[in-house]
Amino acid sequence: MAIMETKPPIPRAILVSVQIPEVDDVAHAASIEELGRLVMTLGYEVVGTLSQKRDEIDGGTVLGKGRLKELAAITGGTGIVGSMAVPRKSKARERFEEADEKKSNAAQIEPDLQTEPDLKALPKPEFVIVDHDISPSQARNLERATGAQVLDRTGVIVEIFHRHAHSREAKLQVEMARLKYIAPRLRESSAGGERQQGYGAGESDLELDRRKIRDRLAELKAQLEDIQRDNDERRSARRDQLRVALVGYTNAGKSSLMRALTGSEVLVADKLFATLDTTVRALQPAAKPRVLVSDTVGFIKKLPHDLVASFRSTLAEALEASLLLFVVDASDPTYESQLEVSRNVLQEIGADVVPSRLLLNKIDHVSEADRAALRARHPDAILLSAKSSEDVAALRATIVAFFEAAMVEDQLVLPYAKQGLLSDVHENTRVLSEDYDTSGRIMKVRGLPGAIARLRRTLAAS
Ligand SMILES: Nc1nc2c(ncn2[C@@H]2O[C@H](COP(=O)(O)OP(=O)(O)OP(=O)(O)O)[C@@H](O)[C@H]2O)c(=O)[nH]1
Ligand SMILES: [Mg+2]
Repeated sequence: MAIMETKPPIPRAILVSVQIPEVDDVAHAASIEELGRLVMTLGYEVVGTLSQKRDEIDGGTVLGKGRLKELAAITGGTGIVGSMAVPRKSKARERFEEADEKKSNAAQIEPDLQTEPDLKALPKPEFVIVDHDISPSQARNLERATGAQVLDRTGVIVEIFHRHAHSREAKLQVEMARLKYIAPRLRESSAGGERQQGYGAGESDLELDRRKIRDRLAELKAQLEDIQRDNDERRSARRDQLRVALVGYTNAGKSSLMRALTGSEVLVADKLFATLDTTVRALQPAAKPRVLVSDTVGFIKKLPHDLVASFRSTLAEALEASLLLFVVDASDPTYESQLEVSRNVLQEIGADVVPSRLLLNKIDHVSEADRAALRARHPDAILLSAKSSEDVAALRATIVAFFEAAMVEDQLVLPYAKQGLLSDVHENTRVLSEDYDTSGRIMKVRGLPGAIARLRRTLAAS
């Protein structure tokens, strides 16, 4: 008997964006494009974009009344929020908003919809995705008016993190960020409306749910602290090692460079947030002493603050590196803003003090003229392609040279009774020559001053 395989239907989404005067057309279009990629990473189909120019994003429903009706016509909703949702506005305010909307309708951009004369003929999207962080009550109002589920940019990012987390630590961190995102929105279940009051001893369902979330958050915090203590120990054992970390915007090519530099099989994907865990591998061909390379989670515009906080420990790897390789997708027209976002996040986690090199990656997709412009604009940057073995070899040489410059030559004496420590010496230094006398094995070594000092203490300890 044949078993029919039915694929689950692909959820459809319509993107909604408001362009405020401070945001120019290029940045606005790039932001929508990125949101579209995020939504596709979630596995949804984007059916179109509805955008509106307004002076500000606030207001009960994000969009103006007319645009909201258009949106509702596409999603199959009523276009009406309902009586209890938005506070009554003064007549003057209403007139002002209507005028504002007329003005904005004259200049709106909506590339997907312009080619779609009959809006109602579009397949009905089940999701409305807003390219801004909206308040729980704005989300509720939009859900009521559109009959669709509403997610904002943060919600999409949290959901992607939720799906991509693999390690126990990443899973716990994401669950924590997700609960923090969900808690204030609990009231706005997709069924809509208030939950029934009067549960238990004067506690509503909602309060009960919120209490459960608080308890779970406390539990998660304790579990994470345990894991982080273990990680701290492991990290401090690697303290003296030569460490580089790949950091930067999501999809810039960090994992591709990690693969190329270390010969490891880390995941490379044309997806946003493919990597959520930090992996550490040794540089290949091996340097002496060995150099460890870390691949890290990518950054994104408007990265929710809770996620930045929860990934601080994942990024602690990066903080402890002696050198940050700051990767940027130079073929992206908005690379400058990616650069700025990444710099801000690094600053927020305190990594801006670590020495860094700017890597302008995907140069194979950049014209000769644009390359010259990049060189002029970022004279200290390394232009490269993760796909070019020559470029990767040159990058490896740059990394090795960086550490060579920091290393010193010194002498260590390994007493005959302590030959067991020989591998420790070899792991942390390059042994240049060896000699023997009555005190033990006399080694001329080259390594980081900190590593040599630690080895000397270990060798001297009885
Ligand atoms: N043409 C070209 N494509 C590249 C280059 N480097 C990476 N890519 C592609 O860019 C996409 C993203 O690469 P990843 O290495 O996964 O990017 P990442 O920075 O690790 O991304 P996240 O883990 O999502 O933060 C993949 O499709 C890669 O094949 C490059 O130098 N040239
Ligand atoms: Mg990656």
